Amino acid sequence: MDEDWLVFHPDPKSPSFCLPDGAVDAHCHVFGPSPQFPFAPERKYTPCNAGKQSLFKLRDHLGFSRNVIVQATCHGTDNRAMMDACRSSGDWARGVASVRGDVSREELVEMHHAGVRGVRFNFVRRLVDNTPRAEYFRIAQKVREFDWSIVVYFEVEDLVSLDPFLRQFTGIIVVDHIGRPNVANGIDHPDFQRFIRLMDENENIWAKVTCPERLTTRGFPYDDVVPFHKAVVERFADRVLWGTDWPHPNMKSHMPDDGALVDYIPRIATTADVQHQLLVANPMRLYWSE
Ligand code: 0GY
Repeated sequence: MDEDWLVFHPDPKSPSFCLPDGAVDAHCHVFGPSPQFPFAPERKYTPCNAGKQSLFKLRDHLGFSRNVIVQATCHGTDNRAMMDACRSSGDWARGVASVRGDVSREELVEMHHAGVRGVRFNFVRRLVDNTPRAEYFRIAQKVREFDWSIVVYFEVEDLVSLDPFLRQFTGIIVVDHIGRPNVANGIDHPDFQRFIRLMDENENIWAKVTCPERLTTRGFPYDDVVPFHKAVVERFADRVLWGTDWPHPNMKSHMPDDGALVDYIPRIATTADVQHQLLVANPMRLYWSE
């Protein structure tokens, strides 16, 4: 692994917040293990191994029932580790894949059978090489038959250029980490308000209210991120998702305690009804509808 790589928390606390029955960790990854599932040659970082057994152990420890495993860029478009984890979960995990424009229908069918229900478009320059927009349209067209959603990952400064692009998709688009706002700017800043407007004007756009540990500028307990997540949850309760982001790739400041991350949830989803939407109803509708 990279010299400065921070390994996931070895012994997360038991959360004080009791997750509702059937809760879904809707954003997490698996890394390798690399002897079985080598990392991609084009990767921008080399992580520690963090395989399915560790993920499922964490799921049980925190009180989740299900996982949505999002393909991490260190595996490129080789989705085998993610698909293997989905297959061995016994239908308790779904996947979000990364594919190229020339992906075949047979490959998509195989992924669908393994549990894949979405593709990820990644625009974060430190993580991936540029992909032409035309290729994304090609992928979106190919996965429409399977009724998959699209997960997009970008950083706040790219929303101006991405905004018209995202509005062209008619299927469900899920934005990672509420579009990574700069929380030091406050929630009234035009960048964050542009994101709220995008969701306001496009009912097919969902958001993951995730990664306070990444968005914070002040550190744990992430007080500076709460108003951002809370604003999104309150306004769009029927199209938000939550996840741990385990094993927390590329964290530089600190490694979060996953139990403490679960305890963050009631600060942004303050009633039992909204917690149920965020953690159960919404992810089940999106990823387990058949
Ligand atoms: C995340 C965030 C990051 C990385 C990836 O696929 C990835 O490599 O998603 C990041 O470095 O910000 O969502 O896990």
